Amino acid sequence: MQSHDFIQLEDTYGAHNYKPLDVVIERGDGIWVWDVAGKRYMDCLSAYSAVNQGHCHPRILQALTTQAKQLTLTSRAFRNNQLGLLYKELCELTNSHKVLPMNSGAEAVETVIKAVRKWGYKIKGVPEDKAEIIVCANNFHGRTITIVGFSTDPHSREGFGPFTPGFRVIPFGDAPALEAAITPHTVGFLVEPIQGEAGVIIPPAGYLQDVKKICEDRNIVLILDEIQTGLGRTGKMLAEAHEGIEADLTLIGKALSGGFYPISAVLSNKEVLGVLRPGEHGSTFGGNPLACAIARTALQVLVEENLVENADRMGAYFLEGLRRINAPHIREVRGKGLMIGVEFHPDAGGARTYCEALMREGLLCKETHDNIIRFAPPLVITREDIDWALERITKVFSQK
Ligand code: IF1
Repeated sequence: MQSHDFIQLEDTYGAHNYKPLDVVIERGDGIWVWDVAGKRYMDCLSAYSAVNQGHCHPRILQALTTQAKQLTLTSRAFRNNQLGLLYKELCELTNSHKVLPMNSGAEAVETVIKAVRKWGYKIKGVPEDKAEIIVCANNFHGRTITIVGFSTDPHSREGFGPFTPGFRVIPFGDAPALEAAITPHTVGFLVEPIQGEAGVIIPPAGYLQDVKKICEDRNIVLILDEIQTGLGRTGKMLAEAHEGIEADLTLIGKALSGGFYPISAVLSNKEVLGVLRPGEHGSTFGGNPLACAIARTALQVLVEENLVENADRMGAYFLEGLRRINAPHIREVRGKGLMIGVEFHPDAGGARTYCEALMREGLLCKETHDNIIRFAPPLVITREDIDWALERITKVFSQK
C-alpha cells in the first residue's frame, strides 16, 4: 500500500475531526520519522510535546516491554509496585508533596476542577455550587464539554453547548485583570505558563510572580497547566521555574510517558488533593502499573540525558537562527527553550502553505490558527540537526 491508499482508508472510514498533512508515517526514531515510501522527515511537532525524549526511545521501550510482560492493569481496587515509586520520584523531581495520576491531559484538568471546587466548599467556605474558577482568553486545556465551555475559540466550542457554569475569562498576561475578576466565590486560577495552541504566547516577565502573589493574598489556588510546557519543553523541568515560582497545583501529561502511553498527573504543593476522599474520584486506568513504569523511565531519561538543559541551549540556538532569516512576511519569532512560534503577517498566504512546503523539504511542523507555525522538536535535537532544519526553513521562508 502507498500513502494515498492509507489516506483513502482514513478519509473513507474515519471521522474528519482533523485535517492532517498528507504524510503517512510508519516509523520513528529520535527526531526522525519515515513515511510508508521510506522518506525521512524531521519531526518538529513531537506529537504536541508528548515525544520530548525522541520517538521510540529504547530505554522507555524496554520499560514498557518488561512491565507489560509482568502486569499491566489491576484497577485501583488493589495496589501495585510501581505507583508509590512514581509518586515519590515525581514529588522529588517537581518539589510536590501529593500526586493524583490520570490518563489524558483533559482528565487531569477535569480532576483539578473537581478538587479545587471541593477545596473551596470544604476549606475556604465558599457556598455550595457557587465556586468560580478564573481562566484566560485563548486558553487550551483539552476537549471535554466543561473545558471547551470556557474556551474562547469558536472552533472548540460551537455546537457543543450547553456548558458547565462557574468559570470567568480574563485576558492572558494581565495580572490586574485577575485581581479585578476575583469574587468571594473564586477558588482557583487556571492558566498555561505559555499559551501553546494560542500560538506560543509568552506573558510579560513577572506575570507568573504577580499572579502567584495575588493568589496567595486572596487565598486562591494557582493551577498551572504544564501539560505542554512541562517536562523540559521550555528549557526548565517546569516552565514556572523561569519565574522562580511554584504553583499550588501543577498539571503534567504528554511527555510524562515519552509518547508511549497516555498518562497525566495532578501535582499538589498545597493541601487541595487532601479534600478528595476514597470513592470520590478515579478512573479505570489511572495509576496503572504499566503507565507508572513507563513514566518512571521517561522521567529518568529526561534527567540522565540532560534533556532539559539541552532544550535550553538548543532552543536559544534555534531561535537565534530563525531570527536571522530575512523574510519580510515574518511578523515575529518567539519562544522559550524548544517551544518556538513563528508568526507571519496576514498577507503572507497562511502558515499552512509553509507547513506543506516544509513537508516537501523533509520537515514536519504544524500551524496553529492561520498565521503561526509551531516548532517543537524532541529535546534530543543537536546543533547539527538544527542547522539541517534552518537550511530548509530559510529556503522555504525566503521563497515567497
Ligand atoms: C488535540 C492543541 C496542543 C494541552 C494543554 C491540556 C491538554 C493539551 C496545554 C489536553 C492538549 C493537544 C490536544 C490535541 C492537540 C494538542 C494541542 F492543538 F489541541 F491545542 F498541544 F496545543 N493542556 N493538547 O496542550 O491534553 O487531553 O490531549 O491529553 O486535541 O488535537 P490531552
